[in-house]
Amino acid sequence: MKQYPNGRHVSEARSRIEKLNEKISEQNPTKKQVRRLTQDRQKDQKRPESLESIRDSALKILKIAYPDYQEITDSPNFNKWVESLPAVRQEEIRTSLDPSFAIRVLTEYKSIEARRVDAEAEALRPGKVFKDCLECPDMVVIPAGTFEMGSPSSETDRNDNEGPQHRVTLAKAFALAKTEITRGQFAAFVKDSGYSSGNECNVFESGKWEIKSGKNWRDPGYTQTDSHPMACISWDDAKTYASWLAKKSGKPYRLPSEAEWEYAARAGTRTIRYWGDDLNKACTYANVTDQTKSPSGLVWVKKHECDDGHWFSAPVESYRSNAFGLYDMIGNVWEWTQDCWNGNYSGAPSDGSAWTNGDCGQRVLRGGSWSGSPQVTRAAGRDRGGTTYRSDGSGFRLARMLP
Ligand SMILES: [Ca+2]
Ligand SMILES: [Ca+2]
Repeated sequence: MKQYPNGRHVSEARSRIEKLNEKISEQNPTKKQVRRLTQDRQKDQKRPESLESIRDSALKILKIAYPDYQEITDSPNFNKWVESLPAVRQEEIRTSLDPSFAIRVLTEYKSIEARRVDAEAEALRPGKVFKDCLECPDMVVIPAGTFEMGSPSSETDRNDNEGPQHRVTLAKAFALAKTEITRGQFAAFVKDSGYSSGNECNVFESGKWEIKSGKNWRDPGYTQTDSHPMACISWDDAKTYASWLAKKSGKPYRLPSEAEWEYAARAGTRTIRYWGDDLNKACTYANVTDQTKSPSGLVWVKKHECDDGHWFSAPVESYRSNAFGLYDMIGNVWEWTQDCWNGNYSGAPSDGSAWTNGDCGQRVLRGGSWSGSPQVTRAAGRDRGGTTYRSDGSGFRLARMLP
């Protein structure tokens, strides 16, 4: 009646409820009596005014007042809610013959269910940031959607491995870390697990790339704080970290697929970079090769003509985010993805899942780093590395599915 206050059956329903209430009130059955009457009814099916017939009449009236009464009370969510109540209340709900009581129960349930649906929608609201545990990264809800993965053949600095462009649909919202995993977050993992991520890394410390021993995530050859992104981290290290965090939090943390990564980096844009096609805007959004000089006075040969203030990596979130609220998707450190390396997109998955065929000894890196020239700092830019390869410009961020 609340739902259809002006419905043509309302006055009839109201009068029948009143009469029925009087009838039930006259009988005033206690729970014990209800049970006994039910047993009696089973013995004597011819009983003229059986509980079953009262229940049927009540149900008919309820169905007039609430056309969706049966549908709701048969639903798994309603039954789950009833089962969550104290046993006495459950029995009351299941045995009551009072339509007004049933309506009160239904009203209470509808309000609780509406709150639950709202909370579920809020948990999946695009852009919502959440954190599953103390050690966990801030995660951003990325909406479901479709995009063109890869670059068109007309794109400046394009590599053939970015084609063919193909449509990818991510059917469900998912979560991606707001920033690259930081040194502080990785340190918590190492402290808890005793994990060793080796003592050798490809570093630019001396002004040229060289694999040096004694270099690792604690010392990648440049100064870091706990807010700097992890570097000198292999794909194997990143996977081990993700497994540890999944266990710690009870949530399914993992590396993003390459498709998820590019979809999230583009954030609805189709331009070369998520801030547009203008190279000189790079320094507002990313730490890339720029006019900044190295500590020893070196300058980048292939660079963006702006000043981002950092030669090596910068603390995460130092620049503007993309439209999804993600930071440093381009630049700062390269990010490992789940996918095996494939030299082009022929046969690539179209559902956003990771590509688990191909050269699985090498995995895909995305986004470029602080040493990224304009050629690689593009949403479609790709690179690869062996699963044990560590570089002072390679880190990662994590993804996880949502319920
Ligand atoms: Ca820079
Ligand atoms: Ca990055």
